[in-house]
Amino acid sequence: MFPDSHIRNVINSTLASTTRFWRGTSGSRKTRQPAQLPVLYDREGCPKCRLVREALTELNLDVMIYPCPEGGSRFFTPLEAVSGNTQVPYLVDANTDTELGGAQEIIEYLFQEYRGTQPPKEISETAFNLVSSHLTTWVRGNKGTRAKASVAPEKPLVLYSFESSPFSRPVRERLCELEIPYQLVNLSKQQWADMGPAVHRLHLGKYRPLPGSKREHFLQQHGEVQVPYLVDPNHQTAMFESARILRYLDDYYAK
Ligand SMILES: N[C@@H](CCC(=O)N[C@@H](CS)C(=O)NCC(=O)O)C(=O)O
Repeated sequence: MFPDSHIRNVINSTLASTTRFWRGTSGSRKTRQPAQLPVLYDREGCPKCRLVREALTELNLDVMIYPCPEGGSRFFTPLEAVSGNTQVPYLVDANTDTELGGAQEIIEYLFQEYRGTQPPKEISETAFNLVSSHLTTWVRGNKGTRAKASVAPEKPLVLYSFESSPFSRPVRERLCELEIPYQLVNLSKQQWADMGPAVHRLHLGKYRPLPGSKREHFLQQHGEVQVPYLVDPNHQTAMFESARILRYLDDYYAK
């Protein structure tokens, strides 16, 4: 069973998703994933970075996350080398030789490049969205903002998630605090049948993801679709369950 503190954490994370109106839940039915993973220098608790990650879920796009928490050291040197400063969010897309800072610039680039449209207002850097994203960070007590002492993994981890997922957020926060790079695989919700928690989907009957989707592939591999799901190639291990993942990250990577 989950400890009480984890249940409180997930309830608080659910409230945090509500303060962002559950943006970063559903995403494109068709995705164009480029050959190379775009890299996002990111801070989980940063209100502007959150808007970019919501856009990534909306586009159902996977990226490599290089976490840059305040007080951290691991990715600030490479960030400074590409951007000339230490501001996040910052995107490097080797597929198009693009390097960009600023949430709105990044969001517009991603929509133009990977969907061929302008971003919708709800996913843009408007004053309203910034205020509500600040509120989300506040509700979370600034988790996922400051670095904690950690051991660097040799290879990046892989996290299956979607931005608003209340169970996945605490895992992303810990990955950020521990400065662990990871491939973020967005399993955005693409249809009504995908909605709800894994064990009580809102759709009745057998769960069938969209044919040809990442979700269908995940179901074929694991027999269920549930996030967060963490893969650690450094210890040849993979696991479901947010509480277990948090314990695992602390055991192996926190100093
Ligand atoms: N007990 C699990 C619950 C995970 C869970 O229900 N996750 C939701 C998303 S927040 C999910 O996978 N829903 C099904 C889906 O997205 O298809 C945990 O703590 O990780």
